[in-house]
Amino acid sequence: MAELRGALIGCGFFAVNQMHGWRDAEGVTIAAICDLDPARLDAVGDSFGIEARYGDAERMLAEIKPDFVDIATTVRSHRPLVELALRHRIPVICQKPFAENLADARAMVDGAKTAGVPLMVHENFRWQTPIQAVKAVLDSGEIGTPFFGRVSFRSAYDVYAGQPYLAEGERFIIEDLGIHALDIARFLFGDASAITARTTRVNPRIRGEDVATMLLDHADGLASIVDCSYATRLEEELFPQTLVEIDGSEGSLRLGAGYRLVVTTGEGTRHEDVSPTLLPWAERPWHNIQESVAAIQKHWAACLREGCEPQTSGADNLKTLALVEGAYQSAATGQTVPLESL
Ligand code: NAD
Ligand code: 89V
Repeated sequence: MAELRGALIGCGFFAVNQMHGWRDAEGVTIAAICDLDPARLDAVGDSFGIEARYGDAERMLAEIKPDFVDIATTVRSHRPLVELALRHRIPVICQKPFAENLADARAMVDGAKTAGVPLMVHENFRWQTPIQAVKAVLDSGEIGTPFFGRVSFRSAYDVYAGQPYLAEGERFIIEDLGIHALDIARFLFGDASAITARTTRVNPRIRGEDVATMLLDHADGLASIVDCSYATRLEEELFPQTLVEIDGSEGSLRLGAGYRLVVTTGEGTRHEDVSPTLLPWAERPWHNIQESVAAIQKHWAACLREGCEPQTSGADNLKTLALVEGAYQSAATGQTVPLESL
């Protein structure tokens, strides 16, 4: 197996999970790391024993010449950093949200195509064990043809403690969290042709919306609801579980609290525990997300070696981003937004 030498840009809150994920990926080493903040750079460098530390991404790429670069910074820096990697012809993974707008995202995808350089968005939620289990049931045909779906994430978890920037942006839950749920809806139900959305802000201490309810039109009359909230106090705090409901012509499926999957058909009902693995470096309740980070990064390494297109390539992610953009447009105008109009 060819050894892959990667480099990481951005040593903040989430990058630690990515560093652990790379350690878990066979035949992958992180050769160098970069952050504008020396304290964060040293914290990650010391934890993971990385000596090559840079404050300047361009210098790092020029000197290290990695086989790929993993961009774990927040959205505003994505386009300049992706374009920097493309100029160096270095395959690139970029965290979600890929871009602040579709024009930037399309420019990056076009740039990667022109340069002939692989580009993947780190859209990891579809890689969660429970979501993969739902997809497997759908693909098996056990519940027939789906006609209704729901992807739901409702919580009152203090997400702002670890990611204070989430309280500051004009846009919040659709762009940050809903984007994952919308990508799961695409993964399970196929692409959508139109979206209708309503949003509100309940928490007065944040700037953007913290509640969103969206209706997606898929092919063949399949409709799905994607709903998310960070203003929902429940008896049991479910963060960061995504719940799924699917009704099909031959049965139904429910992914409920505690990673319990219930499948009902004419034959009866079966229950399955589809809990994620608690990896040695992971901690509850984040272990579901952490496992999906390791999974998507292994997928990237396999794609690089085999020369195949990653599932959540930049081009694929344009469709998830279009849903995000369409949702904000719909919430602002009160109208349904056809995705082809974006
Ligand atoms: P953060 O602010 O904690 O960390 C970002 C780091 O990038 C900071 O240390 C900053 O100094 C550094 N940085 C910014 N610009 C840079 C540049 N040009 N060169 C070098 N370093 C630079 O942010 P975070 O919470 O770790 O989030 C990072 C990204 O990960 C965001 O896009 C966020 O949406 C995403 N995220 C994804 C998941 C997931 O499950 N996929 C979970 C959490 C966060
Ligand atoms: O995915 C994210 O960017 C995170 C979290 C999972 C907490 O929503 O903000």
